[in-house]
Amino acid sequence: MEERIATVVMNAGSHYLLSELPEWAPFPAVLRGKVRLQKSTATNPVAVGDRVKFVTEDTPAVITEILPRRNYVIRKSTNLSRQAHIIAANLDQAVIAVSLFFPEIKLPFLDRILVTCEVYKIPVLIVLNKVDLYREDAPEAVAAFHRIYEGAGYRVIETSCKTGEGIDELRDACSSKLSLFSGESGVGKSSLIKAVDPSLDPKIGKISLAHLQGKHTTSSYAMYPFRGSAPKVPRDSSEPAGYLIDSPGLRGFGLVDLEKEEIAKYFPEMLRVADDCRFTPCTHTHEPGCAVKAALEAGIISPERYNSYLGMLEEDGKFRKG
Ligand SMILES: Nc1nc2c(ncn2[C@@H]2O[C@H](COP(=O)(O)OP(=O)(O)O)[C@@H](O)[C@H]2O)c(=O)[nH]1
Ligand SMILES: [Mg+2]
Ligand SMILES: [Zn+2]
Repeated sequence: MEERIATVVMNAGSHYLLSELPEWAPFPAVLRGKVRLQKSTATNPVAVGDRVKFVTEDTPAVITEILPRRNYVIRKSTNLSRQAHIIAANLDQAVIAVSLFFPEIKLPFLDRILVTCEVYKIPVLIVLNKVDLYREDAPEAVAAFHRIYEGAGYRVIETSCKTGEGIDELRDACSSKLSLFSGESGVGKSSLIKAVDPSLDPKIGKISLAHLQGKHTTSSYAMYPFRGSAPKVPRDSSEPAGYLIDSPGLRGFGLVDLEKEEIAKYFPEMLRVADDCRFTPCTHTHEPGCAVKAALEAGIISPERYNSYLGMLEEDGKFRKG
């Protein structure tokens, strides 16, 4: 029987929707038992963004093979857990949405997501959303945020789904790409996706009850094709301007298994100076001649990022043996 290739555009438990991109015509599929057993370390063998081979004797189609992944991101259910859940695969970028207030930002949480992206070599765009709510009242907090994250080497754009500010810039940054939207619940991921293309219908402002009760830990990750703004993409073009993946979870993605001495490599601003440390390996905490601490004292590395690093070092010691 003829095997064809499609992309997984939605994953809800053991059910999948596939589409032969760039054509957008999702159809249901299940996994052939053999494929199911292959990847034993992950709780889910297939994720949104995966390219798969399938056959269609009947409905649903049957996924027969998962093609090699260019990259992926995972979430572990707890720090102790050996089991990893693959969130999405073959990403061009992660759009990490944050809001300084409502809900108040937790920088260590953001830094963990950023570390995970660095580990998986996924380019990051930080979106500072809901600026309509706090930029006027807290301009110094906004400036500090830019200083910390642009200083670390990340691109930060300001957006408001309410005023539309920054949405064109976000749409441009997502064009011709597969982007995973991630970040804490309530920061506006689904709203941003809808702002980029108002014809899309992600669930806004709703946290499913099933999720709160912790039942559907693999609840649906969905990919959305979006239309570009004219005149970049002609109106009659059937090809989407790009693809966006919304994340349903209450959490972002968790920490991967890292050795203590590895963690600093995934803070780009530390990596840039760590070659000049007197000792190798250097934990950048107490060692004499530490270039990271020198950069911290010189204001080149921000105390906030350094604190997140210390937190990760400490947690690493708490949960795992060296
Ligand atoms: N004022 C304001 N509210 C926003 C903005 N973006 C999202 N919201 C609201 O924040 C709440 C959570 O948004 P949602 O998109 O569901 O967040 P998600 O959990 O990250 O997907 C909703 O009530 C949205 O209407 C924004 O830019 N400004
Ligand atoms: Mg949402
Ligand atoms: Zn050092």
